[in-house]
Amino acid sequence: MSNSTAVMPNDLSAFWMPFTANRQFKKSPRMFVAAKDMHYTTSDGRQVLDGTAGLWCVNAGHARPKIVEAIAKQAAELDYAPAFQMGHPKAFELANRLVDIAPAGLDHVLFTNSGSESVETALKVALAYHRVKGDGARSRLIGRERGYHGVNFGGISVGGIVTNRKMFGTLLGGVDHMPHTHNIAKNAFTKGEPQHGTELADELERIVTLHDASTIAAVIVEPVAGSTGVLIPPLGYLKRLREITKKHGILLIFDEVITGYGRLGTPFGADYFGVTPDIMVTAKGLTNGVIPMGAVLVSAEIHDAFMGGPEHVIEFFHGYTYSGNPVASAAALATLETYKDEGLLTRGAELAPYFEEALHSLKGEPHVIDIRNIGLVGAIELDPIAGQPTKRAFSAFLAAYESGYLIRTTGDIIALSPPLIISKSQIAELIDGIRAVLRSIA
Ligand code: PXG
Repeated sequence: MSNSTAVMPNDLSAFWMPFTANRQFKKSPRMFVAAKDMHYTTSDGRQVLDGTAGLWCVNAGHARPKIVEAIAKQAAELDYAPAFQMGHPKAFELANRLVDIAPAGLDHVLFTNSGSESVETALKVALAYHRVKGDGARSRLIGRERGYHGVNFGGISVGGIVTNRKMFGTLLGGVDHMPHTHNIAKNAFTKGEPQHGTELADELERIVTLHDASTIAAVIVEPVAGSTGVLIPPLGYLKRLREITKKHGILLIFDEVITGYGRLGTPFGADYFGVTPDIMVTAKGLTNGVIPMGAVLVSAEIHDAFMGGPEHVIEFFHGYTYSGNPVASAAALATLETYKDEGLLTRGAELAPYFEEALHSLKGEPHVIDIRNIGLVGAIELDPIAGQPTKRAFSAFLAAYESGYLIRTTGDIIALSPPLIISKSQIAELIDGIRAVLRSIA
């Protein structure tokens, strides 16, 4: 697209953009107008290599034909069906396909429209589960510092990112947090899971001792914390959390919004770490980011606990107008087919060693204080400019965009999570592009 005026709106003021420096953006907008496979096209006609799968969601790459066709066909055939007290075949089919690829033991699916809604759904299932079992005193929720679980009230309450919490009052009561596991002093430049910090899982025991297990409903963690800057769990940490939660009858919720659908080189993070939670929260890659949709998978034990009482009575008072929306379901089914056809749920494992080597070649470049990676996720942590946190990474983001690379930054951390279709030469190109950026910024 060469004529930029044809694709630039003439007034940018009405749209209050999410998680964006609005005034900076509107002074020098960055607009994408098209995308195909690994590349975006900007409004000024440039190609930008997608180093972040959009926002960690376009796992199969952009504008994949099967998904595009499925959406068009479904919209023409059955555009919408009421989500409550009515059904349509594709939502059931999708739930079955998800159970097929999920870790054994996660047998039932609730649909949502986003990661944030999936988190709220999971927390509500956990609370209600204990209650239907007659154990309603279990009402506390435990999250983790630096955790990101979306932006709704439950999610920011269990989440641990101060900027996402501090403006919004007292949040949910009865929430506690485990410490995060990031430790540059001990683990800098680790490839894969760090050696140090497994004992931080035992902090859960301390929290249990403080509140008593009989008051705790669930623990929620991201297997790999994404949004806060790619914090990889220390070796054995998640196994330990599983042991402690099981011992105390506490539900373990994995928020796999980022780690789900092949990001780590396995279908889910649970597979990578060999740890099965009681509830798994997903979204993003479920539909390749094309249509908003999330899915929460739960164990049969949880589901079955709700299935008592008279049959005409609603078992769980929760759901959304668009839960299992037909067009979203069709998009998700076509996405799962694309993943299957191209082996994408495990392709990350083949590429990971190459990605790891390329990424760690940035050690020694200006400002780099840590590099970490797992599957097809990586992070480059930069030394912040004194007194101006986030500025250096934001400069890197802008410089990368100008030179044709989409990266993501959070704090002073560059995060990479390319579509799982990326080629080895595109990995090399992305890393070399970032190398040039690091050498060019202050
Ligand atoms: N849980 C996790 C683990 C996430 O990463 C959500 C929940 C919320 O999903 P929704 O669909 O409501 O946004 C997320 C979302 C980034 C970035 O660059 C990460 C997310 C969203 C946007 C940007 O780090 N994660």
